[in-house]
Amino acid sequence: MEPFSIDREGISKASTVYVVMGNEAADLDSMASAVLYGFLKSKIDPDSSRLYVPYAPIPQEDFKLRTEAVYLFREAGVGQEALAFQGDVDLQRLHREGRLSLILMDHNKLGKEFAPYEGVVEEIIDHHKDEGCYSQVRVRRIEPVGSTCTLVAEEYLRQAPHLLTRREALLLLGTILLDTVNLDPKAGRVTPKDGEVAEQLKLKVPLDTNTLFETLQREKFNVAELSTADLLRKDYKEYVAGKVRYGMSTVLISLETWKKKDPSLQVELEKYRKGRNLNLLVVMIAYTEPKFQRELILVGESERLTASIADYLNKKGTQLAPLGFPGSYSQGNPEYSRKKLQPLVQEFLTAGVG
Ligand SMILES: [Mn+2]
Repeated sequence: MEPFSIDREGISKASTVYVVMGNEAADLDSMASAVLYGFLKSKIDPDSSRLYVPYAPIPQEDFKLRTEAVYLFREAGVGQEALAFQGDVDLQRLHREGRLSLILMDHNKLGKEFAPYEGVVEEIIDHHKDEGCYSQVRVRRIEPVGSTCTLVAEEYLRQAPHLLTRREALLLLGTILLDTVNLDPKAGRVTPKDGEVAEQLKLKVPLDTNTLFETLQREKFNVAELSTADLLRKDYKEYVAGKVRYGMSTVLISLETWKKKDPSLQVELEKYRKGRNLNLLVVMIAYTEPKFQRELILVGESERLTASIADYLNKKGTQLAPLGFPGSYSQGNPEYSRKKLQPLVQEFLTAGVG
């Protein structure tokens, strides 16, 4: 079987390079659909001077943070070389040379950094609300189904069913199951078309779909292979309050588990804070063991800063109680998610109380 891998040498020679672009979040749907649609197009395009390059607009090192994608790609036997990542392709140069075309997968409006290429968007395959951009687009398949992979699977079934081997079908089916919560109507994501396509794909993948779904769901939260720095950047946002720079990470394992996993946790947290030039790093821990719980780690440039923030948050009702680890607290009131906690941190730092 021909492996999915980008013909990097071919980029300089191709008459047109079609960058098959996944969305900025680079979620599983956008990466899987880009890989598979790019492969399909390269197979059915009679003009061999045209090259199709599936592209995820994230650094390659961030791929491993999408643990469900890592799992499903591996299970399907698809390597990371199936995708180009940020910086792998000189889009600017291709565009200057008049050899760039874009196919948007799983989004229908380019992010800001790609604005110069608006004029060369040729196709859109997506399931989000149609923003009505780019009137020149030749193929605009935007349908409110549960997953872009449903639309890609349809293209395979319609145009080249012989290309649908176990590998393609598994990547498509796994993504559709995850996006539609196992085709469960109660979750409100699945459409009749997702169900019909999934039935066709099942014929090619001799697997129990419930098991596949459950495994994918579990893998999404399986962070066993991630280092402390990876855990911290997996779900991370940065903010500024006056002269104070702070970052907030959400991590989905308990402090107890994390300490066991990384004996030098304290050093690593401080390294992360310094590496990002932060005055403060707020780590929000959330896990279910057996009931939903939250913990908080405040890593600040001074103990005074972290202590005064903890005081402030407590006044606001978070019910923080110190745990044994430096700067760490159990959070008695689990309702304070990042959405609620961040404005409080912002408020405190802006007031300059620290
Ligand atoms: Mn999607």
